[in-house]
Amino acid sequence: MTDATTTNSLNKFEKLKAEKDGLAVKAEIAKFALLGWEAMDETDRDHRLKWWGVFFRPVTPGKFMMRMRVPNGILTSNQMRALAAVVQRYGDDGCADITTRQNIQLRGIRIEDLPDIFETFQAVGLTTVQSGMDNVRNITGDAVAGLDADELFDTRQVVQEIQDMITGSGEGNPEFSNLPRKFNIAIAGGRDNSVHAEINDLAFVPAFKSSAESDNSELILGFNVVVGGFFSAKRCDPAIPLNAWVSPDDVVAVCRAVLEVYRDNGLRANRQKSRLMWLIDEWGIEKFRAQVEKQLGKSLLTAAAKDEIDWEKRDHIGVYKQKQAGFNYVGLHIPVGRLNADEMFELARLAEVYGSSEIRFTVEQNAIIPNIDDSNLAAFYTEDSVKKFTIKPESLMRSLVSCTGAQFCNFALIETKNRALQIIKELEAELLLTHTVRIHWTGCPNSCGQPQVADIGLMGTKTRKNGKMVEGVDIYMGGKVGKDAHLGTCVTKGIPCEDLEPVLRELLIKNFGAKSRQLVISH
Ligand code: SRM
Ligand code: SF4
Repeated sequence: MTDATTTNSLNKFEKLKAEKDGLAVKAEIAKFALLGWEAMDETDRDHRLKWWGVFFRPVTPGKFMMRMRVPNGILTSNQMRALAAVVQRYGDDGCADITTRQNIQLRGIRIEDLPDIFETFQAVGLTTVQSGMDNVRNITGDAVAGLDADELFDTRQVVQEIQDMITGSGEGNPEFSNLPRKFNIAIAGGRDNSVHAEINDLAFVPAFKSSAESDNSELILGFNVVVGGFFSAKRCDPAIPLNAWVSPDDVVAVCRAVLEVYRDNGLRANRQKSRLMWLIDEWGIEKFRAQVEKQLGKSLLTAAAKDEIDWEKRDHIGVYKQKQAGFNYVGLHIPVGRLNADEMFELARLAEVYGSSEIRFTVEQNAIIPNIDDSNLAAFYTEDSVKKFTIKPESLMRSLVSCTGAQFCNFALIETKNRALQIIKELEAELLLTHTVRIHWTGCPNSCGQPQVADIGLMGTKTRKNGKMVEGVDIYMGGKVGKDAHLGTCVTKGIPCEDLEPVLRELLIKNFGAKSRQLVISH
């Protein structure tokens, strides 16, 4: 326990963590349910509940958001149905969002229902633990792990093992519940960097180590490690190489060692400078690497000369053959990741009737139903929900990603999801494109919608029009995903949202080969 003098000099968040670990509120949830959200201690309500994935929403007071953990983005239909049933209780207030970390969040949650909801989650093997505040976020893995004939490594098991290590198998683990700040981990298993390794604090990228370097006569598959990637309002940086190659058997131990080094040495005074990259800046990468080795208790091998990311990124929308002969995975397009209860039940049903009762999420906020037998595909296509969550979306809609925005997020400077859908529909009515253009919306500089990875990224801001403050965007361009991934940069600032559609139209025509439908038709 921190003594009183030290506690006084801490910033607000370090102070609240020192006073009571966020995990401790689990024991008080029944009490909170009886008290109601208005009578609760505000620090417990607004902050500590996030250690159990429960987010007070100042925009909709009394209607909380719950952030799950979905390791590798994989759910069973039974789990999806349990989530749908929670959302269904809240009628028009209830909905869910697939997130940019292959995860799902539920909305409309009432505090009085939490004991019951947690019981339901426990019964179906779901957890929300340590999904917010100074914890490790949902761990992403390859969306088609175990299905893709070209995969190098099936990420599913190791992602689950890392989650179990960090969260005490979903029960909550005080060893990792007081990091200096949030922390993102990703494991790539294919050749297309489907997890956006470069924007994670710690990521593992497939790489072969040659025999000479590994004292073995064959090439061995393992991972090159990159560290420190992050976005924040103050600074955005891609991850940098740790100059380490680790075998799959060592991935969990390396995650533990990196987290321990970060936990014990990460900068805590200023929360704007607490992400891992700031510590790496202060120490230099060699010292950071040496500390990780010390914590690990053994030397790390140097990185393999090259990694195996040599494909363009796939979005998995559509129908694809699996490595299991006669089976297919189908990527369904879920516009900006938003689902209502009926749609969630429907996804669960589709997965049961046509697949193997499994549903997956992608970092593009879409869903995949794997293991559909060839002989079931024709019937699958006739389902109304497959027509709705189409496998052939229009090219702009196909790659549209959006963060939560002003509807539910109090950091938001603009409305995002609904506006993004509206503008894309208008653009698609006017333009023809032969390929997709990845447009990402984010409601504020926190960058949850990752505008820096997009072909066109739109970041919410306030701007002036005719002497008045209005909702606007800064435009980012040049983000590259997959092989040779790099971040885009801001090219234009402060476009009022009401003037955005023609600006985007011009950009799409000039930079992405879009043609006006009218001109094409009249020719
Ligand atoms: Fe985020 C804070 C939503 C992915 C960077 N993010 C928030 C909060 C919790 C703020 C709040 O309390 O309202 C948002 C909740 C709004 C709501 O009601 O949904 C929020 N972030 C999201 C999600 C839901 C966006 C989405 O629509 O998909 C994503 C949830 C992921 C998950 O399942 O855990 C989400 N957030 C991201 C990402 C993208 C990623 O991880 O690839 C980033 C940038 C990458 C990174 O973190 O380095 C991101 N979120 C932030 C930040 C800036 C962090 C920083 O170091 O400053 C904040 C603000 C903070 O933590 O203080 C933030
Ligand atoms: Fe909220 Fe800003 Fe994140 Fe969007 S980018 S979810 S507005 S914090």
